[in-house]
Amino acid sequence: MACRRGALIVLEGVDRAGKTTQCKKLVQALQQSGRAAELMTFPDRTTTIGQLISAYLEKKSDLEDHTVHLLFSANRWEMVPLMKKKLEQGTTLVVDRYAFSGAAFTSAKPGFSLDWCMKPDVGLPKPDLVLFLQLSPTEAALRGQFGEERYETSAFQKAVQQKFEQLIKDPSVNWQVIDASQNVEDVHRDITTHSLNTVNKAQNLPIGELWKET
Ligand code: FDM
Ligand code: MG
Repeated sequence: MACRRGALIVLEGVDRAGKTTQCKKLVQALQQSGRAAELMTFPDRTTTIGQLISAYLEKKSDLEDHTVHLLFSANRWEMVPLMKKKLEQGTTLVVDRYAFSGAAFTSAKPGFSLDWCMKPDVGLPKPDLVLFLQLSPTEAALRGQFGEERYETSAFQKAVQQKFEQLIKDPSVNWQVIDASQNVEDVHRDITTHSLNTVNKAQNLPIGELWKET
């Protein structure tokens, strides 16, 4: 039998929904169940492109809005060969943010359509599952102050949340909305259930292309 591929599982959501915590817990749970699994994060701040993005987010540099959007996309494309290799070797990738953050954050800026923002990421490896950690702006506010990075204001996060809600309506993507207001272990249990289902289903399917007609 042909080698079974890993699944591409993405976690998305607004700031402080618990994505990073849940990504780590999911990788551990998959590994403990005997499956190969690795964490990936976007932006990947370690590459040359990622360092430009990181300086921008830390407000150490300014970049024109279209330019930084394309850099975020390029930062995903540069990882595609590695992602495909890992998936084909049977490793499940758990990804902290992906093209959906790309489209939601830039289109929350004035003068950017969601459609334009999605274009550079058309054809990326398509996630087998996108878990959206849903948390209302009110509940997010109860989790403490925003940080110092760019985009970390409640007005911008509300705009981002609305863009995510538009993206979730797209039936070509396998979205699962998770109630992120639950405690960490309950969120983890929901995420693990959906992820194990996806890992089992994906192993016999080809890797799809994001936002492309099939
Ligand atoms: N972000 C992230 C974007 O604007 N576009 C993207 O394509 C991606 C992947 O970068 F504010 C934003 C979202 C967030 C910031 O922060 C990255 P974290 O806390 O490192 O995830
Ligand atoms: Mg952050």
